[in-house]
Amino acid sequence: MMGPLSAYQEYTLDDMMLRGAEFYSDMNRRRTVRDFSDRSVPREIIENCLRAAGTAPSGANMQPWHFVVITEAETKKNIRVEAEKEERDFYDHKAPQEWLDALAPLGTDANKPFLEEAPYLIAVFAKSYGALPDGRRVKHYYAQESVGIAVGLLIAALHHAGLAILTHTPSPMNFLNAILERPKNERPFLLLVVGFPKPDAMIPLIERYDLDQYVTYK
Ligand code: IYR
Repeated sequence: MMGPLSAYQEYTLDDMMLRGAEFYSDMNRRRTVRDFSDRSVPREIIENCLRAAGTAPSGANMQPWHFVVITEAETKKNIRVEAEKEERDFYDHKAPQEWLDALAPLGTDANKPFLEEAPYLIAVFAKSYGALPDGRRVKHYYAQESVGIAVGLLIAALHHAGLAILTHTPSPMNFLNAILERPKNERPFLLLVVGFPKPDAMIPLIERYDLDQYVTYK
């Protein structure tokens, strides 16, 4: 079924320039945060950001994502315990020196207190296939790409709302299925830590590439 594109909005070229420049400038203020305050955030704010994430384009419109919004102290603690186990293994045994060298400027280690301190953890799952009520499988296309786009929109929306975010990927993350009771067609994609930064939050001094370092024209 087809219908008219009634929601499309055209702007004057001047407005397009301004909107583009302002959006970039706002996004360029976003920094990954690891020092989170325990200040609470109303759920409505998070919900609209999740609605924005759910507008992402997806393969054959299968919308192959699931988000678990975690506020329970007990659940956060369980996630922290399991994540820190994986991280200790990563930092002490698994990570090659080259990887540790690449991470050194970020100052990260196996301790992840933010998993308990931040008001929200959002676990993102990619559904490798869908399940009909009668148990039959529905094929999903480009699930990883679709969920990646949805997470990009979610991060932009959370930042736009004034929240700080960390994308966290303990590896492997299968423990998230067990703790959050998600079915096996859902693969953990990443864990977002969301909240206010601590007033004295510190960030690594890093630089972003200029356009000419990552864009070519033909
Ligand atoms: N998962 C580990 C290591 C880590 C890996 C990458 I790639 C980063 O950009 C940051 C950290 C951790 O969270 O410490």
